[in-house]
Amino acid sequence: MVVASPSPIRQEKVRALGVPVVDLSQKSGGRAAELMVRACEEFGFFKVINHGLPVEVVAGMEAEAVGFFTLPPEEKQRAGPPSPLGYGSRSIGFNGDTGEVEYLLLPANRSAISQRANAICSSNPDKFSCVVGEYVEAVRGLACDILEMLGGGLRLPDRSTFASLAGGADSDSLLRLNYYPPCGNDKDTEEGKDSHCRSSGGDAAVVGFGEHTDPQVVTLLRSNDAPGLQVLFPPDASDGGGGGGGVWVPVPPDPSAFFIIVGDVLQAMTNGRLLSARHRAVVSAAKARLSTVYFAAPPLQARIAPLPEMVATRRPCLYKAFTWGEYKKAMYTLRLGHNRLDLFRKNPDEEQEDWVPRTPHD
Ligand SMILES: O=C(O)CCC(=O)C(=O)O
Repeated sequence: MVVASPSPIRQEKVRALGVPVVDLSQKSGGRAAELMVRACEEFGFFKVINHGLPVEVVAGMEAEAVGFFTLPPEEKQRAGPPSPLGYGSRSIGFNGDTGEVEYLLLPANRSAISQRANAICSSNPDKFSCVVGEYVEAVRGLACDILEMLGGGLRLPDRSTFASLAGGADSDSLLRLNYYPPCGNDKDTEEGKDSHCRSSGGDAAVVGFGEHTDPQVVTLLRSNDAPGLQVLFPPDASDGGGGGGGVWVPVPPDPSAFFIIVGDVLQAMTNGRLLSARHRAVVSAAKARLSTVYFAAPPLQARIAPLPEMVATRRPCLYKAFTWGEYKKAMYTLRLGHNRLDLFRKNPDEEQEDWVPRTPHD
């Protein structure tokens, strides 16, 4: 298969800015929830520290991921192709997006993980299922806590609105493991010498994972200590490609923390008050980056629409209602960098039509 060279990223729009931090050991009293809401309004992104996930659960997950990505290529292929779940390399999605990344996409539930474990880790599938299943359950708990705090911070009549949407047994949540081998201009580093990637040349960074917003409700991203994640600021500066008028903010890695990214569904439900964050990963020349990404999603048939309490005369309804299945189907037809939520944007003069449930899609 012919794969396009990764596009170089221009450096001039990259600027260091502080990333909002929420300390979950201080969540009583509502201050942490208020900070979260403010971070989601301004950045669509924040970091949580003291999140309470056991260190051994996180370390076990990382060890399984490293074990998988360091297998010989023909063994990794047994877990592919990503159609849409499974192992993939360089090619992202179905529409020609590429990057210097290998990944493994899994459904975020124990039984689906154990069904696939043999193809992923034939040496010890039971251990893989157990470690990854435990991680997924712990992160789902953290996602629900954060979503509940956001519901409280927004003063929703039912603070668990978002948490119950994405935390149920029928949720379509996913776990994605990304591995970015060292790659770039620094050929003098030990790992850089072995790099097999197609360097862009010059000073430009190499794209690992191109710019995009996450379609789901919220994303919980953890990585090793290699840099690479960048977030667009302000989040609504995007023109659907190239960052528009915003700046790319490099996010210093912090393996002890989780980075929380607002997804399109949360932006739609809050009628554009919380903003889904456009982000991307660039590849380090010196060190392999490993990220573990949990996407908290609704069930396929769930109806997504701006919540009535988020709509007012001064803040008219911005989005049409859709099911999560419909959103996914639309999303698969588009490139990664596309502003997908625009497909469901209402014309300003459009009346709020009555929503009629349709057949759920895969
Ligand atoms: O690896 C990263 O830091 C970014 C990954 C990402 O954006 C994704 O998997 O959607």
